[in-house]
Amino acid sequence: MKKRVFSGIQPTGTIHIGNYLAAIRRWAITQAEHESIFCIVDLHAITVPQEPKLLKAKNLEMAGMLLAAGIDPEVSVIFVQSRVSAHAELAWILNCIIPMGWMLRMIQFKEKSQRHKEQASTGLFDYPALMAADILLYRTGLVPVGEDQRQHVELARDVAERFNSRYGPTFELPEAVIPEVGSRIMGLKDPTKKMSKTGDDKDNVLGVLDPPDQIRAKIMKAVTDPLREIRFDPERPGIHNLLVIYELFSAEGRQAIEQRFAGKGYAQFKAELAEMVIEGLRPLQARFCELMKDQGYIGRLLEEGADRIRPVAEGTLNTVKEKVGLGLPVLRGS
Ligand code: AQP
Repeated sequence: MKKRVFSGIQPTGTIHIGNYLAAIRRWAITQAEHESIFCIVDLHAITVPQEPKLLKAKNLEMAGMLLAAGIDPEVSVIFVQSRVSAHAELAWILNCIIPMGWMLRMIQFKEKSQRHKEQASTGLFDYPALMAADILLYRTGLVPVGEDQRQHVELARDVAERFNSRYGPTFELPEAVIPEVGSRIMGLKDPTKKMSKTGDDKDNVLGVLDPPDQIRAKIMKAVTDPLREIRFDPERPGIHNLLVIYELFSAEGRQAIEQRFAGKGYAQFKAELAEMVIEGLRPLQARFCELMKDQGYIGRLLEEGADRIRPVAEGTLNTVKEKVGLGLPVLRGS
């Protein structure tokens, strides 16, 4: 039986090759295998401060990127999270059944709250409950994400189990689908941390919309190590990360890549990698520029997507409210 697929992306910062390789590109490739729903999660984005006008523009830009990457609105649903209010409503109900202890274990909150210190919002803490709502509203079976989201999908599954055992079968139990290669693309300057849309150091992030010169410059400056051998070795995070990027853009096997660069220097490898990435991103960049000329079209697609999917979300939400006992009882009399 076809399962439902749901995944989301925040309309924040610079869309980078980690987002593209681990998420967006895979979504496009596998979209027809299942019933696919892709959401631009602006409610998640506001868990850290955002500039309001920029946030709206980013919703559109992100949709343009999903379409440019090949997500077909005839096959998949694309919509903006805040246009379907059931997400926020279900998140509240789930808040009331998720034990605090589960939330306190979330690694992403620990890391992000370190970055934002005393400015870290309650919303940032509650991010996983909203993500659980996103997933469970659509009775999702599969959630294709990068490694950083594994723990959140597991929490969504635990919440679904807890709800089902307390109130009877309601939610599908979702499963994270994480790629074997490239599930965690690391920063170019700090290959011990994941590449992130909202990091401070621009040279750490390879943006999918970066022009060729910038791609060359960033890759040439990427941190490697003093060894000379070009070999896949997770113990050498800099060169390993660059090789993984090469592997994903070239679709060549690891042995073939190692043979290709045997006896060659890092500079030559980096130069060839840069050209590979530039060529790999060229069609995507061209399609994106073309699509962004007609923002009205993208806006309409997003609204149609929200209109198509809202009844599904509201159907689940009404079932949940009924089970939890919200609202009025059956009324007698006139
Ligand atoms: N470095 C990465 N490697 C592989 N996959 C990644 N994803 C994110 N970073 C990497 C995956 O991309 C999808 C969208 O996630 P996101 O919108 O949360 O992107 P982000 O880069 O994590 O954005 P932010 O705003 O900068 O968030 P933080 O501060 O959390 O890093 C997801 O499937 C994610 O797994």
